[in-house]
Amino acid sequence: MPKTVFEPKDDLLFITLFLRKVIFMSQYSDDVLAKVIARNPGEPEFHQAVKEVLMCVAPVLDKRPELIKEKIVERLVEPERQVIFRVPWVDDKGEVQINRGFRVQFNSAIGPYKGGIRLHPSVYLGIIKFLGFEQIFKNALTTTPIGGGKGGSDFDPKGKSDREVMSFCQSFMTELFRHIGPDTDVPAGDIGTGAREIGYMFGQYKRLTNTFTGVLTGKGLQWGGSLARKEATGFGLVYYATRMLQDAGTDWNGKRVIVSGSGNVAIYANQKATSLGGKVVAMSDSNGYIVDENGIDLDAIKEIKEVRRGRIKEYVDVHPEASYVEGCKGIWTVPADVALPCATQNEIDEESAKALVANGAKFVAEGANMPSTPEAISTFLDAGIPFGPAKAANAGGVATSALEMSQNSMRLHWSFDEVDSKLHGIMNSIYDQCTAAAEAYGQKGNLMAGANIAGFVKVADSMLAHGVV
Ligand code: NDP
Ligand code: 2IT
Repeated sequence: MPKTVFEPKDDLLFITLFLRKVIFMSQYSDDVLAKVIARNPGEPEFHQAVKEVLMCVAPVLDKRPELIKEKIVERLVEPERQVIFRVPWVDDKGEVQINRGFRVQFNSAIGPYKGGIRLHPSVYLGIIKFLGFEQIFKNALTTTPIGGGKGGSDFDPKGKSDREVMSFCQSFMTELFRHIGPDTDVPAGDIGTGAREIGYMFGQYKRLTNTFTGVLTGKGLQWGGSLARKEATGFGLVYYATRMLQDAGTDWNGKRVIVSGSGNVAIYANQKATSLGGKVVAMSDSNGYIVDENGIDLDAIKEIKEVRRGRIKEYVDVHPEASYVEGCKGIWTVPADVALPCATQNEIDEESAKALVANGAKFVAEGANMPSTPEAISTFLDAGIPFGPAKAANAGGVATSALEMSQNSMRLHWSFDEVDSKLHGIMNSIYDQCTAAAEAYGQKGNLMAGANIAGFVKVADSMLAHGVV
């Protein structure tokens, strides 16, 4: 007669084997992480990003020992190439200024390095490495053929004249140009890098190389840019979050939404969520946040932020019924159904996450890169709140950058609707990959596990196919 239950003796054996496996796996991940910390000291954001991936892909490594034997994870955490360079420029007073430039070309297993350039005084190697590492798996999820990279500088564009920004961008590109190319590495925007900065960088690349190629994305519409790239990250975030809402049997109608930040991602997340029936009640910048119970007037935000490069507190000058609070952390205490963090890393800590949960938040989807600390993520998961992780939920920007690259290669220009509908299809596919991978590895409903697993498997398989390189 076939056995249908374990004998106590088999049970013990099973438990022993299982425990040995679990202990081995966690030992393996701990060892890899310990090495990463030792080899990359003083880079907590990079350690944090690696830890999340290691934790999530443990079940894959468990099923596929060849990935351990071929040291795929150890290879993945080591960037293929890192460039650090001096960026000298002259300010409006005629004084020489020196900044530090970075480009980390992390992984090219599935395509040319691709990822933005961050210009912010907080930038150092650890920030660029965390962003570049995240970008590998995000780009894999997009279904487009792009590898992972990131760059930036500790230059602060805030308060600088256009001429100063141009001077910096030209100097930055005077070194960067030799490391990039349309089939090698294609940078784009990120914090502090928008259309103006991409324009100055593109101009200098064109002059230095005497080529007009799709070497940057986020370009102006008259010179190779793609329609809908500006909107893509925010729109994509809302398309992804829409699937989260749908799976919970609901939609945006009447939902109160918090969107942190008021930059590129935040503005277009607000626009799409509002157009689908949501009410965005709070937005922020690095100085403070506004609350408008009538729903934020996005035209006013665009005028302040996109046209005048002003501060969010100016919103109350045109909307005195709204309130402004100094300091940005308090935005997470505003009661809302949906939280869309769209500013920067680690902006939601455990205390903020608990405040969100206590005030009835039902969904969190990340527009910024790594905006929730590990403790905040645990708070959401423990509360059973659907959590859309950055590397999936904000992948619409880079996906549309890849569509811009396609248009450049074909010397074609697609309509807004064509790009937007491709973006929508890509976000749906990313959501499906996340749910399928989570389920396949016994973590049904955990979109963070699903995103990391699906992105990792694609890159790992490509690395295996290429041999030890
Ligand atoms: P922007 O520079 O356009 O806007 C950034 C916004 O976040 C601003 O409102 C800024 O306020 C605020 N902010 C930046 N740093 C801090 C900080 N340290 N503390 C508090 N607020 C801060 O950048 P993006 O909108 O492009 O980027 C926002 C996030 O989205 C980043 O995490 C970026 O990596 C991520 N992202 C961007 C994509 C894109 O296509 N642009 C794609 C995918 C992800 P202030 O003006 O006061 O500095
Ligand atoms: O974090 C990101 O995905 C971006 N800043 C966009 C990168 C890109 O190449 O469009």
